[in-house]
Formats: sequence, structure tokens, C-alpha cells
Amino acid sequence: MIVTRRRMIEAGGGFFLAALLTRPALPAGAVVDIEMHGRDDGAHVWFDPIGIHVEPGQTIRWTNRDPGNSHTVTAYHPDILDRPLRIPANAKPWDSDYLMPGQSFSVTLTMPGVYDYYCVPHEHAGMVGRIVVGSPPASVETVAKPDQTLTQLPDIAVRGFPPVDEIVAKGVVRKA
Ligand SMILES: [Cu+2]
Repeated sequence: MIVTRRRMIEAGGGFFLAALLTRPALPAGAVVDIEMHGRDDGAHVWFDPIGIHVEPGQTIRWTNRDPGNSHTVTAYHPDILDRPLRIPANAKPWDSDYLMPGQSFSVTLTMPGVYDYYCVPHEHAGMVGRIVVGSPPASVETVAKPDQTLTQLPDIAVRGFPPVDEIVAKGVVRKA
């Protein structure tokens, strides 16, 4: 939070800061939906929205709306496929396994922080998403120390995550 505030002040002062701090996250309680989409030819696949800001305790539901592909929603975590930790250290990781068209998978996120996730078969096509729960963390950098036993992210995935500040400011971020 300290890092974020300092950056905001440098970027333009109190008005923007106030707007940032008073912007509500998505309403708590109701399930928040994220859809999985793809073009018919499979060349483009994405989560929609790609970034959301929610309160702790929010349930998120992913649904595969791509008629031509199966997708997963999988947290970046060493316990799942030996990937770097990109969710809060105390949070429980998840893996939906393959969702056929029309199928859904839900998780409830209680720990504040930044959660990065991906689609196992389409990570190399940049199919990733980010959820910010509660107040942004002190550091927006969630990449764990490089560990040779873990499979690092491809560049297209790293570039795919919306900035935490943008997610908090807008509440919902859709892929450009
Ligand atoms: Cu996919």
C-alpha cells in the first residue's frame, strides 16, 4: 500500500489518490462471473474480464463460453504443475481441470492479495487472468524468487496481466 500511494502521489496528487481509495470493489455477495472465450479458429483465447477487484470472501465463477475449445482455470502455485507462486502465500490454490463448453468452476477467495491464474493448454497463447482481493498489497510484484525447479511463465503470459493499480482503479478490466 505504501508503494502504491507514493506512486499515485508522484503521478498527480490527491484527487486521483482519493478517487482510487474510494472506488468500490465489485459488490460482495453475488457470484462474480468470468467467461472463457475463443475464436472459432482457436487462434485467440481469453478470460473476460481479464482483471477484477473484489472483497474478501467473494465467490468467483468461471464458465466456458467457447463452443470450440476446452479450457482450465488454474492458480499459479508450486503445488500445481510446479509453477511459481503468484497467489497470496496463505491462500489455497485451485485447478478446475478441463471445462467443456458450458461447464463452470467456482472458488471463494478469502485471503487479501493478488491472484494470478492461467489456462493450462493456452498459457502460451496468453490466456491468463488476475484477481485483486481487498486492499492492494504493499508490493504489486507477486513473482516468487526464480527457482530452477519451477516452470517460469512465458513472456506472453507475464505481459497479459493487467496492472494491479489499473484493476483497483477500474474494478473490472477487459482484454484490449
Ligand atoms: Cu484455454
